[in-house]
Amino acid sequence: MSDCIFCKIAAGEIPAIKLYDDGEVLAFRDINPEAPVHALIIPRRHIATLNDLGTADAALVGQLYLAGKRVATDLGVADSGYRTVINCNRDAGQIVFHLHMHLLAGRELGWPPG
Ligand code: DGP
Repeated sequence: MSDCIFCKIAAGEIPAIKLYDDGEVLAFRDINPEAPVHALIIPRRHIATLNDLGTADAALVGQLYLAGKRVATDLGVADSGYRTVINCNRDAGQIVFHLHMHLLAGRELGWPPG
């Protein structure tokens, strides 16, 4: 999508600190980190929200989580712990409508989230 900020990051048109890229799934640092480690893991293909996933996307969802595990390991937080979150639509606070998984780590994370 031409006006999607994460599509532009995936295309290299907007800079980002990249952490992982396997051609289908990309991870980069969040521009506004809420924890010492805050990465975003996205599919390269534009999918607006979790609601827009279909059964054909099951493998892609698995790839998002495997990429998250890889990023957590690479950044040294796999053992100390991390949280993955996908916000869907308004009440969850989704502001970028390109599916993305947050990976937060590096401090004790409160529960339940606000
Ligand atoms: P959400 O509220 O789940 O839609 O989270 C969107 C996240 O995207 C938010 O934590 C800030 C991040 N973000 C927004 N614009 C940019 C950007 O241009 N670059 C990077 N790296 N992150 C961005």
